[in-house]
Amino acid sequence: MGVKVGGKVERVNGKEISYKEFTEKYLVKNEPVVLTGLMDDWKACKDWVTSDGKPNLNFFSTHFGKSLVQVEELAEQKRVEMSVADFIKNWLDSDESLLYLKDWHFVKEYPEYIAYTTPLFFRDDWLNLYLNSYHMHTDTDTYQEKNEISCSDYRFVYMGTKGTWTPLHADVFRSYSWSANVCGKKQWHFLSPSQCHHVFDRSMKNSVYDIFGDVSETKFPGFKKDDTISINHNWFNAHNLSWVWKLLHTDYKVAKEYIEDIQDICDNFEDLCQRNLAANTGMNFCDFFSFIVRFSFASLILLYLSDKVNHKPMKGTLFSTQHVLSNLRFIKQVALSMKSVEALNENTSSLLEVREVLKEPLFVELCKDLERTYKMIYEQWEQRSDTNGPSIVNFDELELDKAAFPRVCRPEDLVRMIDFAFTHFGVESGLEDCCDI
Ligand SMILES: O=C(O)CCC(=O)C(=O)O
Repeated sequence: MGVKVGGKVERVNGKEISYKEFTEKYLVKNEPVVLTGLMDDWKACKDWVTSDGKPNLNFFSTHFGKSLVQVEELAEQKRVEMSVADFIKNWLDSDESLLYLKDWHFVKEYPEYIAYTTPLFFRDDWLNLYLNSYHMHTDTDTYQEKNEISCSDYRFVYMGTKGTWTPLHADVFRSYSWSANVCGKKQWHFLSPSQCHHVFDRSMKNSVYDIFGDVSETKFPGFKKDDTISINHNWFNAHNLSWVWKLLHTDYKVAKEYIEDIQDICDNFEDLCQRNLAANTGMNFCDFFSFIVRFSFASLILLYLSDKVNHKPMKGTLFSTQHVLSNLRFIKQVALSMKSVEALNENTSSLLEVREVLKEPLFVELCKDLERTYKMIYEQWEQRSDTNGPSIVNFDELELDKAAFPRVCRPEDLVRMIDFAFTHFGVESGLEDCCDI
């Protein structure tokens, strides 16, 4: 049996759907959707597009010409680094070469030039929130700022002449992806997870699917016809965190199997497996564990501070509070499934102490980013005005109870810490209420 091609992607006015609806219908169910009307105020749509709807190439040369970017030469199937000015020159000079500028970390490089605002639906983005403060993997052996996988940010600009394309793939960390065409057209093919085994190898790495076989010009007029600029983000949050863990666990087993021949002669076999995992996948067990622990610390600190500032028992009545509690339930679920993994229980180098984490200069930024994010989502959809107050993130106000913040070495310590908070706040710790956000 071959790949089942078919299905329908809904088209929805982004101004008429609530955050809750979006979450329930698309995020939780992992359904693709086309959202319209969310780019009206984007500077990119004015500055980057000419009056006849084409990419404003001169604007890029003039304003961003010196930036170094990764460009795929599709005919040669290779990536090269060049300046934006050279990329544009090539685009204008050549009818033939198919050059695709990919993965340009535009926001990182031009933080002051606000080309666009991320639509609210995609703001609960743990990946980029975390990367605002931390690197996902910092081992000096494998970490490189420009490494495609272990990169510092997943907010990209893509630019390509007509005919440029990206092969079928599963996204980094199995993250969600949103993509907005600033100008031009793209044809997208989505494959249901149930069909993936037909086209990918067992580690979901290599696709044997010929995208052009299924795309006819008659059926899809316009395909391959337009020069396009797009903005693409990868992101994950509570709803797909378990996929990240599942991927890591699978890739770990593959990495281990690959070098099992040398297990008996290797002093630090486990370290080697983790090093290879980080090099191939962009993070290892320790990175992922540190990520979920820091994220849990930040969430718990927000909850304890908000409880203190509001002088009332927090029963989770506020939307944003519900959201943070729900996040912790999902993290707990992932930590529970990590408990049985031997490598995580042996390795105590991933020990995290809240007092040490509080000293990390950028941890306060993570807390503030989280607070801002949930206030923003909450403010818009609940139309409340009491969220405009100053930030509650002030560590001087924080009295750290030892029982509330134990030393976290293993997944079970994390579970215990989250359970303690749920008991303290008198809320349910199960996943049943999680779809309420
Ligand atoms: O727009 C493209 O060509 C591919 C973008 C992509 O890989 C993604 O959003 O996951």
